[in-house]
Amino acid sequence: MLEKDNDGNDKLVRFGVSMEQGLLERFDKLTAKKGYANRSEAIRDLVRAELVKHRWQESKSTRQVAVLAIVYEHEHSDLMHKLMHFQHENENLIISSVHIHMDRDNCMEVLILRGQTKQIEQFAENIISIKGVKYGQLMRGTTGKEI
Ligand code: NI
Repeated sequence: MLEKDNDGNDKLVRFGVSMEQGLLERFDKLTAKKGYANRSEAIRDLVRAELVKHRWQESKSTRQVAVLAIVYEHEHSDLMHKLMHFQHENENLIISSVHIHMDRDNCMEVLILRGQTKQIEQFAENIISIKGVKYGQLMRGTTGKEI
């Protein structure tokens, strides 16, 4: 049974972690640079990110929301055609999209997705693997429950 504090939040538990000195120094430098007030919150965020990722892998049929951002060269052969083809084929997954012309050659597209986690993962993989898509990242959504 998890213990709760007076506000009903999970009780904070202290634990010891062994780590190579150099690794810890690099981690502390990074977290300070990122603006974390302390090591604990930085570690909690790493743990939460892993839990969200794992939850997505475990529950393939749960409905979730996600954001897919991609960068591509719009004049790359039949890239635009393929991108549109995949998006129209999965119109039920895409809630909204934003297209940004980054410079003369490059575009960024942000797709807001809602659907089964498995479908979202598959869709993201299909889009990111299209030749000419230089970069893509899927931000997996969570309601924050149990993280
Ligand atoms: Ni563009």
